[in-house]
Amino acid sequence: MNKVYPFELKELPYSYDALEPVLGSETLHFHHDKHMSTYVNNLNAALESCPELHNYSLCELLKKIDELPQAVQTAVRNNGGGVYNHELYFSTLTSSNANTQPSASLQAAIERDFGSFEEMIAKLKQAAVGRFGSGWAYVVTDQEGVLSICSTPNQDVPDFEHIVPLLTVDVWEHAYYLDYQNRRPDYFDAFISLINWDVVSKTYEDRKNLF
Ligand code: MN3
Repeated sequence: MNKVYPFELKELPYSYDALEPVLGSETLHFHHDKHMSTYVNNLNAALESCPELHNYSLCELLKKIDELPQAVQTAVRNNGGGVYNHELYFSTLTSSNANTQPSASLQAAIERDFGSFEEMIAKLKQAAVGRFGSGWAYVVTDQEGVLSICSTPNQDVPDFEHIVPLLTVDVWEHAYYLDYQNRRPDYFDAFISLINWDVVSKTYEDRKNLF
């Protein structure tokens, strides 16, 4: 995620049918090739006339959003956030057959901060299902490795000054409507089986380098 303008649509790290039957290939084609692609194109269009921002990484743009020219703040918040959130979302998924597990240190933090893995998932579900309208729910860590759950509306991102997101659930309807229609809780329950705990654990171990 350290690339600079012009931002590129990151390829999926798996095939379009890799997440079936939880998420169908039609969902992935629309979600990645149409929705995510639009955020990338709109972010680049917004930054085109601001050469002074062309050496900023996506995270830098989002961290410094209040210092950016007023004319591009909303576009960066919505489209830059859209690119960041979707890169995180797609990069932390894998086939539900992969059966990955949290690393020993992540598992220990989960038990310390939530009581159990199941409790963490229950809190994440509460955030995901309880988010009114469109948005995101995350498991995040601070620099010391303390875990928590948070949620944002629209394409907003969590506060990068203080936390690193480990994984996220997209609760915009476009993420699940073809497969689950209006049943967001069913989408959430199935989605959990797709989380690539190898990737999530690696981000957790690397967190100090990500601030
Ligand atoms: Mn989405």
